[in-house]
Amino acid sequence: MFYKRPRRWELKERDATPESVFLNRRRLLAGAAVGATAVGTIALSGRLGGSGGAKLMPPAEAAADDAPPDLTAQYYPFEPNDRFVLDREITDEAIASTYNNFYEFGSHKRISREAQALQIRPWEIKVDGEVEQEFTIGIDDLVKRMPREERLYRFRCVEAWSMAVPWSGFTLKAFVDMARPLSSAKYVRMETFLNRKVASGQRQFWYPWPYVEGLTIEEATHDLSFMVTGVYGKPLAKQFGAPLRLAVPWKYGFKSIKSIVRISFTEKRPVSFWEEIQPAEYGFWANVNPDVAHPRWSQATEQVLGTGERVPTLPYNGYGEEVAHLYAGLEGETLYR
Ligand SMILES: Nc1nc2c(c(=O)[nH]1)N[C@H]1C(S)=C(S)[C@@H](COP(=O)(O)O)O[C@H]1N2
Ligand SMILES: [Mo]
Repeated sequence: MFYKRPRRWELKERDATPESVFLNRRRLLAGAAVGATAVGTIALSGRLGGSGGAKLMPPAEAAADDAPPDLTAQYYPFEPNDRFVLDREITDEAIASTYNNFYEFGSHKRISREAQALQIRPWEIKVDGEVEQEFTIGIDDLVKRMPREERLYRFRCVEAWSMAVPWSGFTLKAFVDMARPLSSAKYVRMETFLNRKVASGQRQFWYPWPYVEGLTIEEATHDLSFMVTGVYGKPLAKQFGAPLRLAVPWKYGFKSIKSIVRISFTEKRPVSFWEEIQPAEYGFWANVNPDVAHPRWSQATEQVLGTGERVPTLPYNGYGEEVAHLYAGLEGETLYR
């Protein structure tokens, strides 16, 4: 049975706050803050006797509140791509957004509150390595330029839980095409932000920050590799890895790196965060396979978040028809962890 599209989450959201109203309110607030600062500056400079006024800076809190608005909000919800249908219910938004892995904010599932400290505007992504020309692009500019769509994907964490989510974004292939890699580019390496002030987990020095992940160029340009900017019909909540994360649905969840700031094209295979920490348990390929157990638990079944159900795990998380050919001839590699 295929998922029928009630899209209740969108209706709820739109009724509560139409994005245009939200944006206008943000602009109003930004305008008011600037006005107040200007008035304060004038008054103070008057007291200081004129010329000192120009040096006065707004307080730090005001600067944080003045973070530029999300100029992509107007594009949501993205057009659903009806090729992607699921055999199960979409995971409840309240559950998916309060049960997260994001070690930058703690090594447990309840990081959603702490993650709100992450500032996601301005946000730039640096593109470097084996490309015709290195460049940096802002997230709003990127989302504007990319072919936007919504896809329903399964998601399988290596810890044997799973969910089904409506991701908004664009194919990684579209991004790679824009980046114009050289023929020497064999891998795509991605990196998460590094900010120890905001992310308490990054003060734990025994982890090899920043978080790094990678794909072969063949995997990265496969149609299923998806750059995610939103979920549940609106921009990503911070705990999901805003403003830009990856979704590679046939691999264990740790490959789907969050809050990306750098994308490099490389000749050498990158070493990922978890591979660096524990290579016996987590490797480069990490393709979902129910027949290959994790050293400490079985991968045969998975707990479906929000349902209380445990169901069989599928090879390549159900995407084998599309992706198995990518691994022909690689049988000697450790493909399944
Ligand atoms: N930067 C970063 N990306 C990350 C992680 C992380 O800790 N840091 N955890 C990974 C793991 S193990 C999983 S299961 C998913 C969780 O995504 P979700 O919280 O959106 O469900 O993010 C992946 N991406
Ligand atoms: Mo995971």
